[in-house]
Amino acid sequence: MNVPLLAIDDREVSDRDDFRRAVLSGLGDAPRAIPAKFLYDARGSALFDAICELPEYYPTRTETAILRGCAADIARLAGPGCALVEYGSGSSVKTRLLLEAMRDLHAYVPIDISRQHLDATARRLREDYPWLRVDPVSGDYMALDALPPVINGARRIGFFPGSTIGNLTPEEAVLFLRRARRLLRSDGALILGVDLKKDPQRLHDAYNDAAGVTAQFTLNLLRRMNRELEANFDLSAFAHEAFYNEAAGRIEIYFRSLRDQTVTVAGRRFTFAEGERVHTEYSYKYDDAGIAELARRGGFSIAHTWTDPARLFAVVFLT
Ligand code: AVJ
Repeated sequence: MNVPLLAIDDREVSDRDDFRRAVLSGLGDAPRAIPAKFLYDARGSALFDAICELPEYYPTRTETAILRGCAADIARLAGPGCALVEYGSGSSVKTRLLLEAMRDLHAYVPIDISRQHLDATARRLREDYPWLRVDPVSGDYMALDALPPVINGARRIGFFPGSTIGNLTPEEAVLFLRRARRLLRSDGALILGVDLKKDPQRLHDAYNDAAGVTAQFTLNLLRRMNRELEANFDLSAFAHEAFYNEAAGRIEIYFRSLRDQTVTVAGRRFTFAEGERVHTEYSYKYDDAGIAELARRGGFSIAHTWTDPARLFAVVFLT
């Protein structure tokens, strides 16, 4: 580690500042909302990993199975000597499926907001794939506008798996795609994982698991506010709420106050009426037409789509 200790402290302080600002502004808004990215502290990330193992949560295992089947096709569509640019830290088995199919990769460039995640991922990947050049970039991929010069000359293939794009509203998703297109350049491509519209009950169950892990994931945000922002949320006085809004084509997730109460966060008092909700996540679901429209508005066209036999999930190759 050649990062001075002071720099780590500075980063933690500024992360906490971002969190405090976002929470105070989000709880001050009507309706109240806190951006989904703050769900992923260390405990939140571990809980999300546990969600991916739940029987009700089909996206991760379905997408992984699709990628297992299409990785060779993807490698062929990408062509030789390209740079694989992953939006997210790339610690998953999905990344490895692509890396193993794209054996003559010029470089692998994971982008993540968390330095720690990136360093850990880079270390493991260099160990397991000694021939691979790993060039991590730390930053917010919604804002990023340059990649390491070492990949200049290589075709840039973006990878945005997990239906993470579903956290964005369609308008934000289009903005993301336009930025990605600029970052990946006109000869680049983007491999996108998208969760598909399906039986509402199946969608509902995926976000209301019997073991209550998704509820823990949502309520972990309260725990994080208690720890990092000196808040005093009583976790037993709030509940996870998730439902499919069919008209809007999205899962909506909130935490809901179970009684009238007042909570202090970073020195400010907020009152919650019984039944009042704070929005934490959207998870948009798309159909073929929706994906095509997203791609078109984002400046891409669909070169290929792969799905599972039950059409739960899609992987698209956009150029
Ligand atoms: C990581 C955004 C893809 O929307 O399915 C899962 C997050 N939240 N269960 C999703 C999530 C609750 C997940 N994404």
